[in-house]
Amino acid sequence: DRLKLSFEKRKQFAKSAAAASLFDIMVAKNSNLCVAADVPTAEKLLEITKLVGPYICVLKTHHDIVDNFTDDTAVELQKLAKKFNFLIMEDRKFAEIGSIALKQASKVAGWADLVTAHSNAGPDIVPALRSAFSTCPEGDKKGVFLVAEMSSKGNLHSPEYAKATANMAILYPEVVSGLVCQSPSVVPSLGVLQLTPGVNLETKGDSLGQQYNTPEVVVGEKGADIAVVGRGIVSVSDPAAAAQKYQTLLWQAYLNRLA
Ligand code: 6AU
Repeated sequence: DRLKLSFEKRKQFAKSAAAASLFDIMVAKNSNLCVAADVPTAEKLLEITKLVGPYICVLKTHHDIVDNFTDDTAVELQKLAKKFNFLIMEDRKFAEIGSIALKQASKVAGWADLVTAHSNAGPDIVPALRSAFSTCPEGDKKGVFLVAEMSSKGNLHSPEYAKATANMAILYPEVVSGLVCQSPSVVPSLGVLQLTPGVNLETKGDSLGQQYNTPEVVVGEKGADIAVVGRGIVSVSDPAAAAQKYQTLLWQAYLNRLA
C-alpha cells in the first residue's frame, strides 16, 4: 500500500532520477509542500522564493504569467533552488502533438527540473519532452508530471482518462516522475509521486471553479505525496510564516498517514 510506505522506502522504487531526488529532498527537509509561486512580476517571484525556500520541496512556476521573466530570472531561481534544496517545476501543462511540445518545452527545459503535461494528445508527449530535456546539461535528471485529474469544478477528467494517463507513467517510468491527481487510486506504482493541488485552510474555493481541501484531507484521504499551495501562501501578509505552517501541517498529515 503506497499510502502506508515511507518516502525513504518508496525512493527504492523510483525509476525516474527526478523522482528519486524529490524523495531525498522531501526526507531531508521534512517537506511535502510545493508552493505555486503565481505572482505577476519577476521581482515578486524571486522575493517569494527567498521567503518560502526553506520550507518547500518544489517551487512551481507559471513563467508565462510573470511580466518580465527573463533568462536572468531563471538563473536567479536556479541559484535559490540550489541554496535551499528544492526542485523547480514549470507548470506549462504541455498539450500538443509531440513535435510542437518538443519545441515548446525546449524554451523552459534549460531551467526547469520538472514540467507538467496533459496526456490528452497521447503517450508520445512523453518522449517529446524527453527529447527537449536531452539537449540540456543533466537532462536525464529532469522529469515530467502528467495531469491525470484536476481540482476544478466540472473538469472533464474521467476515471478512464486518469487510468490511461497512469498507464503512460508505466510506459515511460524513467521520464514520468509523478502524476497530478485528486484520488489515491490513480498512482500506478510506488516510485511515482502524487502531486495534488487545491489546498487552502481559509477558504473552500474561488469564484472561477477552484476547489480547496485541508492538508489533512489532501494527504490523508486524497493520497497526495506532495501538496500544492498557491494563494494560501503567496497572497497572505506573511508568506514565510504561512509556508512554515503548511509545511508543518502537511508533514504531520503524512506522518499520520503512515501511522
Ligand atoms: O492554491 P491556488 O489555487 O492559488 O493555486 C493552485 C495551483 C495553480 C494551478 O495552476 C495548479 O495549482 N493546479 C494544477 C497543477 C499543479 O497542475 C492542477 C489542478 O488540477 N489544479 C490546480 O490548481 O498554480
